[in-house]
Amino acid sequence: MKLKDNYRKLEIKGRRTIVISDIHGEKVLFQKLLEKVGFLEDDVLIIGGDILDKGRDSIGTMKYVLQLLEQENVHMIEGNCDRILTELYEAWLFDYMDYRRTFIHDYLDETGKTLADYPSQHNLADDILKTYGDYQQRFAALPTAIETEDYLFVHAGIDHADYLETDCEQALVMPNFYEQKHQLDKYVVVGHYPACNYVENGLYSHEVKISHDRKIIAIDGGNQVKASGQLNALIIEADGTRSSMAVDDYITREIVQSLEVSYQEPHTFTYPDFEITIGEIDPYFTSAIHVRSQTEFMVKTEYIQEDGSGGYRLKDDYTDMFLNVEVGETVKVIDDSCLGYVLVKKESLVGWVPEEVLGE
Ligand SMILES: [Mn+2]
Repeated sequence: MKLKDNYRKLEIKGRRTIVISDIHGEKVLFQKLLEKVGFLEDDVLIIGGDILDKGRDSIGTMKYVLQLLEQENVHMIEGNCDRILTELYEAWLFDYMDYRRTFIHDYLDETGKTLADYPSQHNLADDILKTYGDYQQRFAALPTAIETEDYLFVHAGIDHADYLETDCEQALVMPNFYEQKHQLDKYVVVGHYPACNYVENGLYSHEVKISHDRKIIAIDGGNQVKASGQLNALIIEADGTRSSMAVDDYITREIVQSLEVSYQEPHTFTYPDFEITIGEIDPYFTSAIHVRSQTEFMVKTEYIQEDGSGGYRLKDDYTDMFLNVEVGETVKVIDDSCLGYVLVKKESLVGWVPEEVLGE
């Protein structure tokens, strides 16, 4: 199927529009974000796909979103993770379940059963569809894209030539769309791929990213995918101006000692380019070279991992940025398990601070 066979036109001019994608089973975070943006019935809400899997409550999120969709002002496009109910018989499913929480885990929790209670995957799939078959129908009816006067909303991306000829499957899964080009004379708003992967100026930021050159807006805050992820909302005001807001549920700490970094040239490396070589190990920060980019940087020593074949790799996405902080500000704690320094997030930007600047 092509995009032209499964997209919807919508007029939003003159109405405030909220766009949220990749909720990934986090109903409570989603509700917290709707409350934070002050979502009202006069507003338009566009849900950019991937409401299911990875998070804690896929079933609750699904029921809540489908209930919201009863309102004339709420719209949703499909995401690749929303297809799980059509993939229940697929051979790869149990392998996927080994490393990601899914809708099926929620179903087993809800029914008090385990995989061992089912003679085969087929029986489990039948059982789930007995309860949730109707929901499968509703997901299947979702458009792949929504086009408005000034925007196209799609989960992952569109073809660079003619967007209407985009294969619907590709529209849900294509990687790195933010770095690609398209021919549309309007902004394309996508989720699917965490915006922090598009590193700009060496910064590790979960903020909504906007390319005015390429007319692309990447809104996925890495919720449930990145260790410091968040759920973002893009807000398009009735007059067309844009802003964003975000929620997460990390612990908040207050800054009790100001710190200004005199000069730094930050670096950020994201999945999957984790290969590094290292100098002599230091208890705090070890000098290293990021192999793919041939960049010298300092790595917090706890983030070095042996790669199993005599070399080394980063254990996760990594930034060597030190954050400027001022007394009275608050930050979110991302990782306080390292010697002497704490990885924190301040207004969507991730970086290190010495532990003594944080209050209790
Ligand atoms: Mn996705």
